[in-house]
Amino acid sequence: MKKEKKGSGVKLTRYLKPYWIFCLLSPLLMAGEVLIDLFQPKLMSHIVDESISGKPFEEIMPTVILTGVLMLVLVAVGGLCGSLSAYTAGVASERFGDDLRRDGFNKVMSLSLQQTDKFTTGSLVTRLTNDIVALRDLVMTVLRMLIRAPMFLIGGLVMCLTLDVNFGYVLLASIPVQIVIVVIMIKYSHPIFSKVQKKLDNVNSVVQENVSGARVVKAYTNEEFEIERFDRANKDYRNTNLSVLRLFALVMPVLMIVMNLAVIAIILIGGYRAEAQALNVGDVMAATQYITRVLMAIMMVSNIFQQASRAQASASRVREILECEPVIKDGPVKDSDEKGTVRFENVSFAYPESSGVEVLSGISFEIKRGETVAVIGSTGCGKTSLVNLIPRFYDATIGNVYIDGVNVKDWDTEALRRRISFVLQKSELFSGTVKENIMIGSENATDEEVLRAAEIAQADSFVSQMPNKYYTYVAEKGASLSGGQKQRIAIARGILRRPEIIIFDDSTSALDLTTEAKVQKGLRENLEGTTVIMIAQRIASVMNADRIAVIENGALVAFDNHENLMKSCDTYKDIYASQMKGGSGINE
Ligand code: M5T
Ligand code: MG
Repeated sequence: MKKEKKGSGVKLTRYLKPYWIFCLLSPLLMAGEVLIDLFQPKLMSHIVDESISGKPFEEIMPTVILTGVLMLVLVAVGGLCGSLSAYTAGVASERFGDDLRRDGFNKVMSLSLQQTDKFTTGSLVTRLTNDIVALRDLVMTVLRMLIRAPMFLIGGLVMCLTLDVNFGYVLLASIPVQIVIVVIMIKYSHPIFSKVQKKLDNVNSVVQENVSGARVVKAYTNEEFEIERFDRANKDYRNTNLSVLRLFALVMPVLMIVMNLAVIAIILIGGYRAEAQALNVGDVMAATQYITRVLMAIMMVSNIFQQASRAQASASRVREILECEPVIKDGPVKDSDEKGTVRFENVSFAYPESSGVEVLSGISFEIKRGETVAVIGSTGCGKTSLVNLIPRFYDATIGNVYIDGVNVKDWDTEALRRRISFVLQKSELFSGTVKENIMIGSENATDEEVLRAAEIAQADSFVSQMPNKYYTYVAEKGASLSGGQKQRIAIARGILRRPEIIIFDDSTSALDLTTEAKVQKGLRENLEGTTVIMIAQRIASVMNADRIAVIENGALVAFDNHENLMKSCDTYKDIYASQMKGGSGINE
């Protein structure tokens, strides 16, 4: 039964271990319920036989009442067992699902960017929700049915045969038919189930992409296309699901017919035997009940298999997440005496999915503590890729990156990233208040510190104008703010952390030159001792830096201050000239 959960790597059954007591209690209680249930037809037949025995009413009354009361008590006890069994199975399966979801989520959080990209967001969501629900349901079914089905099957068989061995013919004829039907059903439905989850991935992906990209879709009035795309994914999912349902719709009545035919056969044989005085009428009644239970048990088994094959697809999808080893592994180093230094040693880099096309090649440089270094270069030349290597979002393909004198591969990732603030090129805000957004990564900051960081980032000027100031709610992804406002909140977030190294990836691109100049002045005055790495497209944004790295086609072509670059670096001179000509408002 649990075969689908075995295999290499993570065993999902280990998630049941902490709840073993519930996993034990549930089937035991279920066994109690089934035993009582198996006993009921016997008692019933007793009452029937007494009633039609022709004995005087007064004589049969006490037996009938006594048996009736006994039946009632048993029903109550059986019911209690059943409820407790359902409850304990519920506890075990819910907690199993809960733990699995938590571990799955933690794993997703620990994965490297290249890994989450590969899974796709839609698929990760389906795996952590639907797939885990399918597994939880299987646990529930297994705990409740795994004992019920065989007990019904064997108990029913034994009871039936002890009533009259002639009923064996009926069993012999109906059970194999039932089994063959069930096996055929399992064989056909199994491959469909793994398809179902993949189709659901597609539906989720379309929803996810469209919700997060709603503005683009609307701007380009692309709704019709997207709705069609969704319809296709949706229909695909529906049709796959329907093909399973069709199969069941076809098979279930056949199983019912077999069962009813068996009941008729029992009545015929039983009637014949009763007439021959070999059997009581009550026993015939009981026999019909037992054969129903036997055949029901086979249907139950088919149900378990059906759920198991659905869950098998889910299990491997969930395991794929749990077994995924983060590509970026923690090193042992948690601290270093050196602070705020960056060193690249002959670094080349290719994105993992790009089959080796280098976006950075042979880069070496050193940044001292407290230096302000600007990075400039045409779009797509590799600036973001370069700074991505500093907090180890990716690893260099060749060469090494050292932060505070320690190779990033030897750093404990968390300790490394705590030393660095990274203001991303696309400012990411979360739903929550302005204050909460600034405080991401600095949970213990005081109100004054938040205010100070916002002032340096030139965010206070607009935040204090908002109706609820720092408690103003920011919509999902910062949709309620302007591009420049978002950038300034993101900058404030970076500053608040008081990092050793702060990276601004084109983070002032949406600010006008005056505001940008104010931000830069604020940084210079307040972040003394902090190493600043600032990517920018505008010469005006970079010329005041201590040194400027000029990148061209993934190579570092010059690394010096503005004056020297104006004398020696043609690329830099070209950028300068083009921006002067373009009238981008540069005033030295
Ligand atoms: C440099 C490629 C990109 C470009 C080159 C982020 C990313 C980039 N690339 C990938 O193949 N996969 C990725 O995930 O790498 O890109 P960059 O470093 O982002 O360039 P930039 O920051 O200098 O550009 P910009 O436009 O931000 O100024 O060929 O295709
Ligand atoms: Mg970039």
